[in-house]
Amino acid sequence: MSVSPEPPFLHACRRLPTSHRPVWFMRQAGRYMPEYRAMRARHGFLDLCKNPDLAVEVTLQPVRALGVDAAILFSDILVPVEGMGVHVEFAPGPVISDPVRTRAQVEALRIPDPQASVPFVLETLRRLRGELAPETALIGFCGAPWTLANYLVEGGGAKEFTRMKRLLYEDPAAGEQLLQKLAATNAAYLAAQIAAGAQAVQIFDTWAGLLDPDDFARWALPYVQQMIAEVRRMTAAPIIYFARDAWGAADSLRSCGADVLSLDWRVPLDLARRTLGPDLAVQGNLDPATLFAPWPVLRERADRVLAAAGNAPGHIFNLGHGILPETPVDNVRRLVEHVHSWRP
Ligand code: 1CP
Repeated sequence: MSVSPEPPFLHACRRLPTSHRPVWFMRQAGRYMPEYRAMRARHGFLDLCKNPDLAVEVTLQPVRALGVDAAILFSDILVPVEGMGVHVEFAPGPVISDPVRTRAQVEALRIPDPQASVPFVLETLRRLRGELAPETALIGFCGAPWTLANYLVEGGGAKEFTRMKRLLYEDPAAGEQLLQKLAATNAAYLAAQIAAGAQAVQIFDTWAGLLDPDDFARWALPYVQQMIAEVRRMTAAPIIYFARDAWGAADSLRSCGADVLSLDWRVPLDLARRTLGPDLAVQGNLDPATLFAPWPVLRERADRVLAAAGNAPGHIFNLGHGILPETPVDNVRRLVEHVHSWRP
């Protein structure tokens, strides 16, 4: 009987040695890829998310084109909030026509059963597990309560997110109930994704950097810790936490309970590993804009990340945030080859 090999990505999450440094990219499916633009010319963004045939295809595009070590479910952090009773459209960023700003609106939010509210996500994951080679990992994801609450209260993206902080000052009980409901919804959502075939999950806290370290410890950390604890009760799948621009809250990050911290480019990985200690793997953290640099510069910057991550197991190469829309695909492909051939 042959034992199917566990993906190197999962070994790295568990801080086990790997034959090569695993690599994938946040937002690896998307507009920089001609294949994605061709799909988007024919289908709306939400159609891609909600139709498993299309979502499977878009998820696999970067795996085929780049040879990355992991596929990430094609969806959006706002997709599961529809089941809470919040209507979301994409144009192309999220637009919420009826933002959540009052206690009554928070109280009306439901904590949905993922089997009923996002069956298309679970079906997409089940099919992907059947399509992917055994050495390619499948990653599920969700938004962190703090980041999602900012979109819900603001009504979409914003230059300055201020309304969620205002809600927390003006009606702390309502703000905290919103964070609580988002944590419960997304913990169940992650557990369902893992049951459907996701082998690891990432929690995206894109707007963690809005908070000073004390507020991070109060309004971001406890809800993420609660989600991680709930998911842990059900599964041993690795959990990755990406708190963008939040290194000032490093003490909180160390205690979040995740297996892997995904870091942006503002913190050198050698400093991060010294600070976080041996029990956390790290992911990251090349500045996405370096993908616009000529190859010798890009290679040198990638080598710096690889060297800073050190030789101990437990590093997954990634960017410090998502791939930018105009990124040249050839540079991304070359970077994957380079990371794979790199040896300490
Ligand atoms: O028109 C289009 O093609 C839509 C563009 C787009 C895409 C490709 C959006 C709208 N979302 C996505 C996919 C997406 N979003 C993925 C796919 C998987 C992958 O390949 O990585 C993931 C993981 C997300 C998660 C997401 N959505 C985050 C967290 C990660 C991050 O990049 O910071 C956030 C903040 C969003 C909100 C969102 N969705 C879309 C946009 C343009 C935005 C940003 C809105 C804003 O703040 O202005």
